[in-house]
Amino acid sequence: VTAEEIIEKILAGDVRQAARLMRDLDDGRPQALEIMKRLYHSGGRTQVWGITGSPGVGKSTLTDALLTRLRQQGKTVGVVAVDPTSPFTGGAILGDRVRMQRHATDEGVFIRSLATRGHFGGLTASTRGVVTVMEAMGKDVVLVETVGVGQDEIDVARMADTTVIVTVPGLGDEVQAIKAGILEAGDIFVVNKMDREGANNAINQLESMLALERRGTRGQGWTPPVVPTCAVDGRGLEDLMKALADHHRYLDADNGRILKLRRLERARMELLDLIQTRVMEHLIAKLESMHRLEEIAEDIAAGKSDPYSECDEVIAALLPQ
Ligand SMILES: Nc1nc2c(ncn2[C@@H]2O[C@H](COP(=O)(O)OP(=O)(O)O)[C@@H](O)[C@H]2O)c(=O)[nH]1
Ligand SMILES: [Mg+2]
Repeated sequence: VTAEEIIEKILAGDVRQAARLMRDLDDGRPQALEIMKRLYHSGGRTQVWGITGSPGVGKSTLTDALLTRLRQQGKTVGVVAVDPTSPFTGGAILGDRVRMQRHATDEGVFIRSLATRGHFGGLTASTRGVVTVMEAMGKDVVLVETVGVGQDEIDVARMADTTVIVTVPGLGDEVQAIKAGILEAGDIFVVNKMDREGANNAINQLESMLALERRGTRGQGWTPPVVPTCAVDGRGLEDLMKALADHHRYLDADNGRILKLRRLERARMELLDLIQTRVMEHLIAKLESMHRLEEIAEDIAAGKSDPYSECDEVIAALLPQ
């Protein structure tokens, strides 16, 4: 199959070709990178929503509920689950898995999980790659579910047009969100499992923290709402859909000024991520081919050298000035 044929099929929404390209991308195949160059700007106006939060707060259940509502509106949807335990991809509790896999037979839905960081780049680059392919396929909305535990996941969340941060009552999660520095990355906050005790408390806490945080620059002209939901019975889901639509309008206002700023931030991150991965791979491959990596490590461990000096030397030797 030629690159042209693959591109044409993906633009027409071909699921098999898209899945193959995503695999090839993760395997670092040169042809996949060539195709990406040409697919990159072919996407239409896909909305990318990031759903992030600690494990177990209900991200997958919420994603499933949003997916169902979007399908009822006739929208085509892509789901990227950056979580090996996602019920979308076979992990987690059996009942949840069965429920989510009913989308597997729906042609308007394309689900992809990213459990590993492939060769393409860091988690951010891999996720972006998958999202780019889904955009090229013409999906109306792409939902990206990430476990909000580390910097990588925060970066993934930042890539979305709209980032939804999910917490639950009674876990002190609101405080953890601040610790992890994700509070300022959130456009919409969801207190899921509102059927549990302490929901009002969690909402109040979150709202007062957001009031303090609101001086940040990211959310100019936007007040992040706190939306209580019960993902298992659907309560609050209409409010969440409304908040998402409101945020989309906010991004789009004023000739899409805010959206452009976000895309600029995303472009910067994506480029740096790719360069970082490529340079690292290059240097490590070179060191390994010279059998230097082991030698240097042994010298350091034996007290003959230190990593700071060795780093200077490696950079000086392998990177042209
Ligand atoms: N009581 C209650 N349980 C929920 C709610 N939302 C999700 N769950 C359950 O919480 C568990 C974890 O949900 P999941 O969506 O896998 O969480 P994730 O790890 O954040 O993706 C599952 O057993 C869900 O059925 C909710 O609103 N209320
Ligand atoms: Mg999940």
